[in-house]
Amino acid sequence: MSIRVAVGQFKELTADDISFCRQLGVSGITVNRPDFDAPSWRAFLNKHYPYGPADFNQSETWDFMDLVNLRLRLEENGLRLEAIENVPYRFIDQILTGGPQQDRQIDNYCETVRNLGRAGIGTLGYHFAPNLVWRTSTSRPGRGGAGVSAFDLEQARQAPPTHKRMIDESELWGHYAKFITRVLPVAEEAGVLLSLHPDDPPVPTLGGVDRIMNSIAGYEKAFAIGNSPNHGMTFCVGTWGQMGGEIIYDALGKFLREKRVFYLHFRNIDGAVPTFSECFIDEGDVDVTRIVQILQSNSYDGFVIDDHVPQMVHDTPWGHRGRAFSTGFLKGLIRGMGADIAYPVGSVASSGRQESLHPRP
Ligand SMILES: [Mn+2]
Repeated sequence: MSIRVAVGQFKELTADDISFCRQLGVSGITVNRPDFDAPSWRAFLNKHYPYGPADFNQSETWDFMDLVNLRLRLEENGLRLEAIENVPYRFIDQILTGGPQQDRQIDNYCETVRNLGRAGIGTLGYHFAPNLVWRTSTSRPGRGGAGVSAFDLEQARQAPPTHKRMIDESELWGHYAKFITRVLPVAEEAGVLLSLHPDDPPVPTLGGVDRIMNSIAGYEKAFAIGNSPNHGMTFCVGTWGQMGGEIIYDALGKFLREKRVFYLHFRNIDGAVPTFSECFIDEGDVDVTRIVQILQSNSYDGFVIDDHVPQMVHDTPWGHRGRAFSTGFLKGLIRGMGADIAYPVGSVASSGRQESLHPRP
């Protein structure tokens, strides 16, 4: 068994970020919700618009050249682009809630999936939560005063509606079925894996909008509607942990056996719904050793990333210090349990066992 440890959730990238990842000795990175039209991405990708892009900041697809440039830029530094998670919200707002442009957005999403496949990027993370991730505090003091986020359901229930109308479970499943049945055949043809993240927090409803990907049953339904080997999940240890009890261990074993786990978000959590706070990976209620044991006993052969991390002293908004701690912990945990760690191509440790940078599903 070989588990790759990668670093997660870059919203933008600099040359220093790439050096940081190389210093950590990770296999690669994931990028989260990149807007390749934004100035920071234009600078990173060396994009030039001599006459100005006609639809600047309004595109609803990712361009093939941006994707291939991003992948090559990372690979020339010995890092894989393990996955891209989430398209910008403006690509999918009407897919999620059924606006008049829903069909057009689905067509554009299919185009993005085709471009990902052509660019050699094999995994696209997605979610189906119209009002996204909720926390009632983003700066609660955690261990040693580190900044962590927290959630309290009673408080969250007092929030005003996020949409102009209520959106219930049955309506959401209708939108979901329309989306996934049209996108999955395209993903199969393009050789792209679609990886579904659970609704965080996993509660039935927030802000007048129901949440459907918050349980084993929700995922079973999603995979019954979208039944394809190219359809699986981002197993978010934090979010499953927030469901409390043994659910996380049962779900991980079950979905590994069913070949639905494409990669893991690996963090810990203190508490569970109705109240929880995030924490460092070496504290909290999830038994992270048991998680790795379940991966081992199911011969998991893929990557894990850090996910959200506490804000440490002198940290950056992205959390370089917090992420260095989580990543080092994960590498030690996995190696200490006897699993092989796959090193990035080109590093000293990888010599003699290089592997393809272009795994296809
Ligand atoms: Mn997550």
